[in-house]
Amino acid sequence: MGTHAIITLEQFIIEKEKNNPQATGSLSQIIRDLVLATRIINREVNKAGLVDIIGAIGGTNIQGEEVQKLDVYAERQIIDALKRGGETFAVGSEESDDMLILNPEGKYVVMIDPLDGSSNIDVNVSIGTIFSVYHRKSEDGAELHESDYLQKGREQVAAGYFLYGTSTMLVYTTGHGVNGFTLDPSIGEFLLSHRDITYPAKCNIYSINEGNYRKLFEGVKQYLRFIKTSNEVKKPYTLRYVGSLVADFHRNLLKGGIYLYPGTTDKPQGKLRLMYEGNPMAMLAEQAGGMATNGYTDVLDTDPVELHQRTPLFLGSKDEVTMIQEFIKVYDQISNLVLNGRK
Ligand code: AHM
Ligand code: MG
Repeated sequence: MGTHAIITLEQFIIEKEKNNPQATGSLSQIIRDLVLATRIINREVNKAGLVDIIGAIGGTNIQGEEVQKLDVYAERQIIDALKRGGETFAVGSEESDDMLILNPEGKYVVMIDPLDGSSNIDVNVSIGTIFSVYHRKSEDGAELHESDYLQKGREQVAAGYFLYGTSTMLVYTTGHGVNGFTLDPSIGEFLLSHRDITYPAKCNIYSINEGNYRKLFEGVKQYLRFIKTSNEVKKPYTLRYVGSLVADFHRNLLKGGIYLYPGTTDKPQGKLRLMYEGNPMAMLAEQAGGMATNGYTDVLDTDPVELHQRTPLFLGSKDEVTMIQEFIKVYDQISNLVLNGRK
């Protein structure tokens, strides 16, 4: 038996509040709301493989009731929990076109990707829920204004994810480091399992859908060629790609790695969404001593112009992210020189 004291998420939240005299408890309430919702989502995710027996998702179940698609179900659970909690003014979701007002007096705006890695649901591979929290900018009781939800990632007051993996985990930050909690199913509590997570000094893993290789821009291609073929790289990198951002990010955070979803020639802004995926993961990366870039600037400094906008994303260990940024810069310069030479 280990001798470490067990700390529940609830105890951890109370302890943090005690250390911060300005805390009103309203941000903690949002974390509690999300935990409540995701415990329900977790239960359904665990049953996803049983759909053939108890009814197909998106169809009707054995009792003749409509069975919602899991991502829609997850979104509903989170929105309901945030509404009941009362602290959230408005919520934006990857699954919904527009912002939804929950409580006109609420102080916070919450962004969610209710179930990320949706292509992995049917094949029993890890998926996740991503969230981020901002202060509202408008006065209490005022109407929703663009400045409430089109905020830079830098303005986030909290961000995190739930990972539905071999264990269910919550990893989050409120701007004072990153902590990880693992759900103990036997008591139904999240227990502090990873205190003050930081990236290991060494980065040895890269995660990218390399099948897109021919559609990548030159800087990223050259980076990939470098890490795979250069003699300067003493120990070969390991390629790991699950196709769920949460799972790929989580592994790289604990083991030291970089996650790449670059722009491609047909989709220059890539696939991932700035508000629901890029910003929260960027805040976590930075809080863990890592970094996130779109190839040119820090993801957290991007001025959003649209709720659902996409961003190229390179995120993980700081030195590695800096290196890829250098590759992109150099090969942009070379192609500009070539273009100018042709003029
Ligand atoms: P989703 O929001 O539809 O689930 O898509 C996001 C997911 C990420 O979790 C993952 O990293 C990426 O898409 C994988 O994309 P691809 O299949 O193009 O490699
Ligand atoms: Mg997603």
